[in-house]
Amino acid sequence: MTGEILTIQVGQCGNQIGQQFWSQLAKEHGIDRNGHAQTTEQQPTFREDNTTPFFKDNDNDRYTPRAVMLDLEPKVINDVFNNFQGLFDPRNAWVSQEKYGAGNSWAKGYDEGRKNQDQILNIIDKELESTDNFEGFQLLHSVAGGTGSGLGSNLLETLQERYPKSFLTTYSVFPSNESEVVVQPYNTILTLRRLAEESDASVVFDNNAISNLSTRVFRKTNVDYSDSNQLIAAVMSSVTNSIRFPSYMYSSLQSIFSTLVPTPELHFLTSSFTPFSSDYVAHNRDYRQNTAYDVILELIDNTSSFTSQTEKNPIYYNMFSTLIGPIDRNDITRGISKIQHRLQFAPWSTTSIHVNIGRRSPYLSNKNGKEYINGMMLGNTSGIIPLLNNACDTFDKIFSKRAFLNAFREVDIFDKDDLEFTDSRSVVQNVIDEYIAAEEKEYLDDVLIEEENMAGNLDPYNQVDADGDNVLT
Ligand SMILES: Nc1nc2c(ncn2[C@@H]2O[C@H](COP(=O)(O)OP(=O)(O)OP(=O)(O)O)[C@@H](O)[C@H]2O)c(=O)[nH]1
Ligand SMILES: [Mg+2]
Repeated sequence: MTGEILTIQVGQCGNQIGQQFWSQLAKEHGIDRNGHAQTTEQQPTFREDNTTPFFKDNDNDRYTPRAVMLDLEPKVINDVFNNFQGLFDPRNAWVSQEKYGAGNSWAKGYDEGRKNQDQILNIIDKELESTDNFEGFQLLHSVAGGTGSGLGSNLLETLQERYPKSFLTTYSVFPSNESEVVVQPYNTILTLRRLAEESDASVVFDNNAISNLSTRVFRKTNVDYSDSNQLIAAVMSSVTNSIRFPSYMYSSLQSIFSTLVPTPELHFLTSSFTPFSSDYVAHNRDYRQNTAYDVILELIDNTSSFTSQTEKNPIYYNMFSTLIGPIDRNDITRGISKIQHRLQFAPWSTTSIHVNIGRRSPYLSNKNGKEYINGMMLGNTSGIIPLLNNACDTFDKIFSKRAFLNAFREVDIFDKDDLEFTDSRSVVQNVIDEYIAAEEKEYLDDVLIEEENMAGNLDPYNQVDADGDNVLT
């Protein structure tokens, strides 16, 4: 049975991304902004979708997102409630009494998380009481501000300790290089440590790449967060398409992310999406009719990526793609064989490409009569190394001078010495080293001494599984 997933959104970025995510999900499940099931003539008479993983069904036509909203200042959460009156459960929102935010200080955010842990856990526990088969959490936040990063870090530690069996994923936004907040490199490294140690899988979004992507998609230079967050929501909704529109495979977070995470250390994932048709984005751009083959090739193009691709020839460890629309399976097979030639895959990774044929929501309208194929791809690749290196380099620059540390000294995990900083830096270095080690063909040799230990040693030419449903190579 597919389990329930609790989304926890923290700080400005987390809550703003969450707003777009729920807006997309509501649209895909025929739920209006007040939480009521839409009743229109086009509406199917019975539900083909499964709303339970993400929504509570209070009485027959009233849906409430399984979402917890946390912030240290009220503005963003108030905006969400104003935009969606009646959709979210007000008891699931928590704003600190002080209402001043963490002022970009990870330390302040972490400390507030610790001080208010009981209240926050109370909300989470109550929410879990309304589940029958709880599967896991997804945390939405930025790694660079104070609340999403600091309170988010504290929460990750608490969740892992308190619910060790639940699957813990994050969608983590990294700052753009133009950011002017001087302590961001500290916040980023301290948060990355928690992502490395506590999370089972973290999908990484890079605001540098996202602003370029948004400029292209919306064809304007001044894109704002409400634009770019729609792009993020397109990725997030597609990741769980097979959970919400049930299929034989990939019907749980675990089954999706286990295809992508070969060892616990390698769990930082990149993403890409194309094309941003009106199913996902509020604009009227007309894309040309496409095939699954076109989409697969576009997905591996840098221009579709949510992380800046500066590594020339990254090695791919795993890929998971969801394609939605009128798909010809032969096009998938052709697409896969093309990317196997174009990209370099780690030889130790035997089942490296997973394609899920998703379902388009029957609630989405068909305005211009065209049926596009939309594609989303998550990748586990050495292409993540430059982003991690950049976080380390900017950290090293200010930390070597012990610059801007005052705000951190006030909090007791920092007061004695610099151990928290040096430890976090070395945890992130270990992640980088692991990604570098995984580029070598001997990476899993100690684990795979015996041929029979190999997971999924499939015939690469027999790409469609028994149901003809999913493609594995
Ligand atoms: N993509 C995206 N990035 C955002 C958004 N809001 C903020 N950011 C980025 O997040 C970082 C700042 O973090 P915020 O989420 O604003 O901070 P916070 O968690 O609310 O913490 P404090 O305000 O310091 O208490 C910067 O790198 C911003 O570029 C958003 O809606 N979308
Ligand atoms: Mg804030």
